[in-house]
Amino acid sequence: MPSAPGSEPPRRVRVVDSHTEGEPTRVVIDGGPELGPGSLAARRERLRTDHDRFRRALVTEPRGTDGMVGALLCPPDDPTHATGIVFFNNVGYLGMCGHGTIGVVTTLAHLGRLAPGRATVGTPVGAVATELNADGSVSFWNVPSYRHRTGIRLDVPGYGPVTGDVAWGGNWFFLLEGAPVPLRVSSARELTDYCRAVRSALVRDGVTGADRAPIDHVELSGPPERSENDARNFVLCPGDAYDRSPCGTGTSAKMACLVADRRLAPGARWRQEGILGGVFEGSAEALPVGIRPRITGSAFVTGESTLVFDPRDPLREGVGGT
Ligand code: PYC
Repeated sequence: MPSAPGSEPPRRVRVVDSHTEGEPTRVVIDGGPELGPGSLAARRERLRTDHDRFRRALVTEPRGTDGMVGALLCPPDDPTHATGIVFFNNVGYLGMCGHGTIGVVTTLAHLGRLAPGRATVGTPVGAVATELNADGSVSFWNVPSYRHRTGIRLDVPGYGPVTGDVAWGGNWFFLLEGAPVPLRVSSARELTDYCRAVRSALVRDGVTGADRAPIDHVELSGPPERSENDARNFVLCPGDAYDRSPCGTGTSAKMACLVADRRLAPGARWRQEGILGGVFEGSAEALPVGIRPRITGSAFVTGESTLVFDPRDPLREGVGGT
């Protein structure tokens, strides 16, 4: 099996697993690589160039799953922060991760490392204030989020013309209203194929985020199934796994578009239903450019384990993903 660049995964890694509205987060507690000093963006690059095999081994099969997001805790780059976090998945690295932030805070509380109340965490794309609420739910105030382009028309082979927006919510999103099939988990295969075709059309037409950043998430919106919610979404992540949760960065990007269109007033409640029916409750504070999203959701710890990487195991570096 050809190996990805970087040092061998360590022999044993201690992790805590959780899910946030169905979307898994694996927090590395012990045995992860040392990323040294510098900004979290610089440390994410060090993880990418020097330890990419660790990332893949940790979240892909047989120890992980395609939909899993890993969170490597690092010493913060600001002494007032509780921790630094680098998020990664089956194919690479994320800027921010909303469901993962809820998972990390829940995990730190589970370990007795965080008490109810406020704590700020650092990510490669900025600081994120969090609050562990008395009922165990977690709120976070995401990085500033904004709509970058609107009314982008794409001709999607096999589907025809579509029009959508490009927005930043800690990752880059292309957002579309509507879908060829209902937003139900039983249609996940068709929805995935459609989002992949949209993403290919974005690449073909050179549509990017700011500074030519690739748009690696596609978000579809439709009516909610439950009347107390405002909308339902389906989000395809970079490695072609779909987000089981309502996607924290996707909900941020969506609220940025709604505020820009005056369809959501600053401070008003937005209940975002995910593809499994789980909900993130959000609101937006207006900023000179874009919004500061506040999102609340819940995570549950599902396991505490030590992953073992036997040097004789031909699959110790994982399979699937890249
Ligand atoms: O919740 O922001 C999120 C997220 C991004 C990718 C998977 N989940």
